[in-house]
Amino acid sequence: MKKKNLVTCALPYANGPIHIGHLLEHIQADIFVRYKRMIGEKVFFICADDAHGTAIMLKAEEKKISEKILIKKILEDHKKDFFNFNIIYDNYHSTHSKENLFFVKKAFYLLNKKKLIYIKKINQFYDIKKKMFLSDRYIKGTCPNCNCKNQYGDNCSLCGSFYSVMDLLSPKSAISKSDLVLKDTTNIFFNLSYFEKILKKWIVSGVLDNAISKKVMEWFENGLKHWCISRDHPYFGFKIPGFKKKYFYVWLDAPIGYISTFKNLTNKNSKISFNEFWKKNSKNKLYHFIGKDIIYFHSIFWPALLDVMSFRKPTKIYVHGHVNINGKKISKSKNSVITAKKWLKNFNSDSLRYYYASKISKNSQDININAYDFFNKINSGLVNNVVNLAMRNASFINKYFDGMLSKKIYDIKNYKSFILKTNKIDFFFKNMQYKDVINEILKISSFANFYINKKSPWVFIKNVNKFNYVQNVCSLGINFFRIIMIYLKPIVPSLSHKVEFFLNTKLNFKNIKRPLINHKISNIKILYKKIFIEDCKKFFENK
Ligand code: NOT
Ligand code: ZN
Repeated sequence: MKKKNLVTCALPYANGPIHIGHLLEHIQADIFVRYKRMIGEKVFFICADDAHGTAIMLKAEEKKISEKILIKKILEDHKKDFFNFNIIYDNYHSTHSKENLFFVKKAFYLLNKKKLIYIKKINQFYDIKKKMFLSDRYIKGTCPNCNCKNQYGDNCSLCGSFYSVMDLLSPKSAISKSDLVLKDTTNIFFNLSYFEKILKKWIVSGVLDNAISKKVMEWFENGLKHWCISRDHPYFGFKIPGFKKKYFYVWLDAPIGYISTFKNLTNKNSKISFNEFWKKNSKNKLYHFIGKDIIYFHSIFWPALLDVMSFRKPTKIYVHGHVNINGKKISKSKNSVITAKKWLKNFNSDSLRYYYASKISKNSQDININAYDFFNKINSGLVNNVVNLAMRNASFINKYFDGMLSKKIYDIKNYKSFILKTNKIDFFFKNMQYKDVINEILKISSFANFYINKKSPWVFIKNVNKFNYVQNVCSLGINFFRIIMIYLKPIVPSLSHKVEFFLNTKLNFKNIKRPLINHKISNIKILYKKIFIEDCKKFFENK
């Protein structure tokens, strides 16, 4: 039976454009999905916009439009950006949807019924000017530890200490800059400690990489803090039934967005079964791709919520690091954000996909990008090593043999050695070691180029008696190239598409063993244009 998978990326907030930080994750997941499909597995790939919360409310206010109009515009924009990078979702939905409201209400009903939530009076900072309660990230003040000014409500970026917002000195609203008062309010809390045992067992079951599960286990040391799932008016989100002016916290309805986006897909296509994927003991796989900053939500809140709702838990959570440019964090205030659109104005989508793939490994360390590295990876790797292998051989086949490849494989032993790499490549793709996929490809491509150099078809083409030899050698070169492109296909879809047209065949694993013999290829056109270092330098500088 075909293996069935559901793959998700974290839901981007609907308050700004897609940038290359998002794209690392979506490209990583898209490659995983494309690979699985190529080897014959069934995959549903879904995502949605995370459309609720204070940040979105403030953004709409800034733009002087309603939240609903803002999230609608941004949704269309996000969808287009992903599509333009060949990240193709089976469904891209929104958390501001009727399906999501349905499941959020269901979760709340069950939390109530199972007595897992309670109401508590708390004292919280209130911005009188804006007439709203503020969460820690909207409060700034002086660090109680090092006296550094302008620090966030819960941690200091200078000395790195964590503290309670109540200890912050001269706290001010980061929104209105005004002083704050403490005010009473009631909030709803989710009793997470109930799940400690279940979660601890689940966390070490292989769903997370070892290093990460170790870190998550540390969070249990002082017991899990109960989680506040409500927010006061004004807020953009779903209203809590039975409460006046209270909303569900965005982080409650965001993960439920995974469920509701899939539900929405099944509404559009009745052949897909919702239960088959979400029922408690589903055999189908569920993979989440996330950044390291949201591990807590996915390894604690999310499985606890799934437990409450009697749904299955994720099979695996792949965690990636952040993207740094020239060794520095990407920062909005320093204007170093590179949007998806800006990338495409300067380079093509495959170049970022290939570049990221060459850096993605199992661990969740940050990824650093810069002009020289990018330039080298594209020009020496993809263009001079891989694509050039096709160009140099095809030029002979097109010019002297009317595009016909030889009737047999000239060197079976070496041809087979290329195919034998399939197992290694498979292991690397499945273990998120795309970096190793690329390294392996570059190794065999270098070998192929070296091989052609040694056989020097350009020397023999002048000799009529050696015509066959030249056809044989160049046809083998093309066949080497074909195998390499099968391995590369999940990473560079646009280039692969052109190559399929040029080779006159679909690139897939099913018939990788069957070489192209006595087969006509098309006239070769430029498959991939070189990039220039000046352009790369200009693009990445001052970031
Ligand atoms: N919008 C969030 C972010 O950090 C991600 C939400 C992912 C969905 O960009 N949730 N869960 N769990
Ligand atoms: Zn400090």
